[in-house]
Amino acid sequence: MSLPAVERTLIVVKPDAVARGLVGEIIGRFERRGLKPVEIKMQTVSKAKATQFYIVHKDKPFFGDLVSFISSGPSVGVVLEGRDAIALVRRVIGSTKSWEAAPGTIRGDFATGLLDNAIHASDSKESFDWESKTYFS
Ligand code: 3AN
Repeated sequence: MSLPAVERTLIVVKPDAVARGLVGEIIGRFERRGLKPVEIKMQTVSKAKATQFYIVHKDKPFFGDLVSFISSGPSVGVVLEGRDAIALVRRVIGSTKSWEAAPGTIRGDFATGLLDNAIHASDSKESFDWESKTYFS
């Protein structure tokens, strides 16, 4: 069996998790799974940048709340590199809805709601390309 390809993906530690002092804990979980941080940036994203970042959700009823929440305080974006990184990171973060996220996943251990679910992660190569370009601009 051949090993999966090395990929890059983006995680963003959301304002709720930054405010609770979970940046090191969250990045550490990925490092311990063998994923390497290759770029990192802390910022409070502007509403304009948040609107671009979440543009795929522009027609969803919760779009305004999503933009307000991610721009409500400092967040930390990290590009992670490793084998099968996009799918692996999604497994490590757990389900979107905090109440469905399995214990042992980041959301299962730290998420308290639907918007305040501790972390964002790209779900495809296309979303990684767009989201990393936007977050690091
Ligand atoms: P994920 O972050 O797991 O990729 P998406 O892409 O479906 O989930 O949604 C993006 C973000 O939108 C989620 N992280 C969550 O904070 C928020 N969200 C998703 N569904 C809802 C909803 N029904 N109401 C409010 N916020 C939502």
